Amino acid sequence: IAVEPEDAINYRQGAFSAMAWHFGTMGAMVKGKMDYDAEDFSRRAEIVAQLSKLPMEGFIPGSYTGETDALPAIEQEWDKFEGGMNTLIENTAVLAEVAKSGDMDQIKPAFGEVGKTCKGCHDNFKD
Ligand code: ASC
Repeated sequence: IAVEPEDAINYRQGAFSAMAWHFGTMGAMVKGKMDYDAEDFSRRAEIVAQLSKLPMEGFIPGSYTGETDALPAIEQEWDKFEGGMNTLIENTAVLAEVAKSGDMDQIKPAFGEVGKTCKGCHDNFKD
């Protein structure tokens, strides 16, 4: 299937936006800005873990100009980028697993690792 760069950009931005939606609410719970609801947190953590598998296929040739913050460095350092995306998949899976415990002492560091992974890629690959 031939994919237009514009569609790939919209696709991956949609996946990242949905991730940020859920991760943001989880963050509010972790930081105590919202009451912690273990079941709701766990549900969102599962969604984030599944969503983390989606964006990668949207990073196609020709999709680093136009309506995107994704930098051409992604193509130049592809292995590093792919490694970061895989780390995101792994760390969100850990968070989803740990979330089942309902133990904030375990959830907090797992949440922090995911946040660091987000930021790591943004620092290198996002305008
Ligand atoms: C979020 C969000 C991100 C990450 C990042 C973590 O909630 O939208 O992109 O956390 O800011 O450092």
